[in-house]
Amino acid sequence: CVFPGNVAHPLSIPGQTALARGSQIEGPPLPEGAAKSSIDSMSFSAEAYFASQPPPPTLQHDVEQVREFVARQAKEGRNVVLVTSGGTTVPLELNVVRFLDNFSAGTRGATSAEYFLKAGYAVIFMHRQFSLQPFSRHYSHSTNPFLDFLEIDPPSPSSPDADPRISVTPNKRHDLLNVLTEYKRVHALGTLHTLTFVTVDDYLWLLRALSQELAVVGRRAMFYLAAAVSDFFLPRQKMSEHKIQSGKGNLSIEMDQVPKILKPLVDNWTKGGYVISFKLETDDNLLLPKARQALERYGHQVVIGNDLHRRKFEVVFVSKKYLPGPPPNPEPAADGSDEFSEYWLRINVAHTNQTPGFPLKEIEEDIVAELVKRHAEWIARTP
Ligand code: PAZ
Repeated sequence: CVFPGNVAHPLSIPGQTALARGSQIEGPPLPEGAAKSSIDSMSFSAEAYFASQPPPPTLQHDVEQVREFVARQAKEGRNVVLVTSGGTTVPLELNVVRFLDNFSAGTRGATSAEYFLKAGYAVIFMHRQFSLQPFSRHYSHSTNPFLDFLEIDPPSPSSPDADPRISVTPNKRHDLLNVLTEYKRVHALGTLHTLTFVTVDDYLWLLRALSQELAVVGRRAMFYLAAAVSDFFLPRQKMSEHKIQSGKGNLSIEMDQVPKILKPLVDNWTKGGYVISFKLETDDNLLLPKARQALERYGHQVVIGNDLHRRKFEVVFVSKKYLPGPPPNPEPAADGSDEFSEYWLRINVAHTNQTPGFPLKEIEEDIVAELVKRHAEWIARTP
């Protein structure tokens, strides 16, 4: 988590039981066992979480739209990928002025979504409101503002009073034409559906609901969970109703652990979907152990590990070597020492820093190509 600039106090976040200074609000009581789970005695179980935290008001509407989208894609025989992208927030107050945020610009998700669309997938793009989106990401207001390459044409001498015309600077036309052509193609096909989240609550409710909707396409569904999701949150029952007041010295906040929802997603919510989660670390020594641990715990197909500073040119795919299904399947070592496979994917770092919005090479192109191949193999071999 990182703190937004307007947090007035240093916050200490040792782990549990939020008690932001200020009035604690009355709300539905936490269910019995809310602070227990089989994974970590300090965290909510998924059931306790959903029983005690209210859904976002737009959930029903969002789900109906996704249901329609998925039904159409299923009829047209497409694979469907749910891409999650951007960081979740954790509000500190009910009338929210301050919040904790998770690091992510949404580049990974938005870029990958474009390559999935190119590969013929239908894409549900579930992203943090105002983070990068497919296609428009090339013209981010901070790195490649579109106003900079528009020109006002001089009035024509033959009709000086005509409405002024605007055109694109010649050296930007080629890139824009490519983006616009693909954007129009995708819109005409109707293969991209976008929806937004802001808080970690929005994210969890949406992910559960959408994974249940995607069960309709079974093994043809892919989950590409690239969003940066907070590990800690403040249950509503423990939040301050109003803005936390300054002037009383330091502020200490204890937060509860967010439930580990990959496990129920894999086991119960979606039937047969191919699930990829991302693991971001800043300590190299943790990347592989944490990725393996996630696979062990949740039983999904792939963890893509990335280091914060090298994520644009290096990632590692971690998966179990022995898949369910028919041979060929090599004999596992008796001591389990060869249980995991690691596949490092790297691109030339120099290629990631070219024209703003248009690097020579994007690592997401190779990530998506590898996953599309693995997904097809997995569909073919899963009974
Ligand atoms: O959005 P972005 O391109 O700036 O960053 C992508 C990322 C590092 C958030 C993503 O690749 C990732 O690792 N997501 C999972 C983060 C986590 O471990 O919770």
